[in-house]
Amino acid sequence: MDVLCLGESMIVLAPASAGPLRTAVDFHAGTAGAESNVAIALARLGARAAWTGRLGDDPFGHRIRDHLAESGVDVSGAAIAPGAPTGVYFKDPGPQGTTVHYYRRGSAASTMGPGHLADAPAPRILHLSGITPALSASCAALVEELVVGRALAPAQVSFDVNYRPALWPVAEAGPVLARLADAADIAFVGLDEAQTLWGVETPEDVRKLLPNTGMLLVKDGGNGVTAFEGETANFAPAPPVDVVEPVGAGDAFAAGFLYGRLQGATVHAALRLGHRLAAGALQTVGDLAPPPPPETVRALLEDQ
Ligand code: KDG
Repeated sequence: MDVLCLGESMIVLAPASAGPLRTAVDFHAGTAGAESNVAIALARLGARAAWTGRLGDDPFGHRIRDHLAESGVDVSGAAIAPGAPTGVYFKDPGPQGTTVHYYRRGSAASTMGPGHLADAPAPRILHLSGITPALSASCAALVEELVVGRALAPAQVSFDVNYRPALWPVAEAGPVLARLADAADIAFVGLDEAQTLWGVETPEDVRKLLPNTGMLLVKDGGNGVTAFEGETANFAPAPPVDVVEPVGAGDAFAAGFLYGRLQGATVHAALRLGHRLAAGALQTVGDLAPPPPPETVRALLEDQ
């Protein structure tokens, strides 16, 4: 397996027409979840991608598993477990942007814990995010075991900080997410979330705080991304885009970057593919856009 993604997948419901949740009558339903978004985007690029997590034995759980499988994601490790429901979240579009409302406390995913991957063969990359440790104490212990304890060695560990303020406060999340990101081989963090979590200002400040991350990617929105590897820093500007809806852009970026690295591309070329996929996600209402054609992907990765 190239990349195994672990996390919570949910059903997302968004008003089908303009207007707030409070008055919406018709809804658009889709599959959500940062890590499963990464798995889908990787599979669409042609990587061998798997998703593992726990889903409720309910129509939403089965629907998510079907959707991931149809997208080309290996779901043999996607457990359907009775006793707890699949998580759901709602998008509430408003003049200041979209607010999210989670219905995921006590979800099937929150019952995951240490040993969840005890029998799993090591993939080339294990991808996780900072959403999972916020779900429950047992999920936090699972992430600890995988990122710090390296339970799936020799897999490389990729970790997207993905701070979700609706799940836990900064005082709790800040130290946990810093420790996990610092222990990862590859870590993704938005400069804005780093500022919120750790009170830093610049990408260089983030590097000082996370000196041990093998490859640290600090994403500064529309400006671009700085990749720190050892003493080297590479900056790749983001292409200009008209943003329709930002949700999912970080996942698309992570998938593009990881795919590039799996293909042996340079850091610069992998950043370019990450930006290209993120631009697609930014220009669509859904979490992900279809990937660019294979010849475009090849061209983006071949250039130094
Ligand atoms: O990155 C997109 C995710 O935020 C979305 O799909 C929902 O996983 C999700 C979360 O926990 O916010």
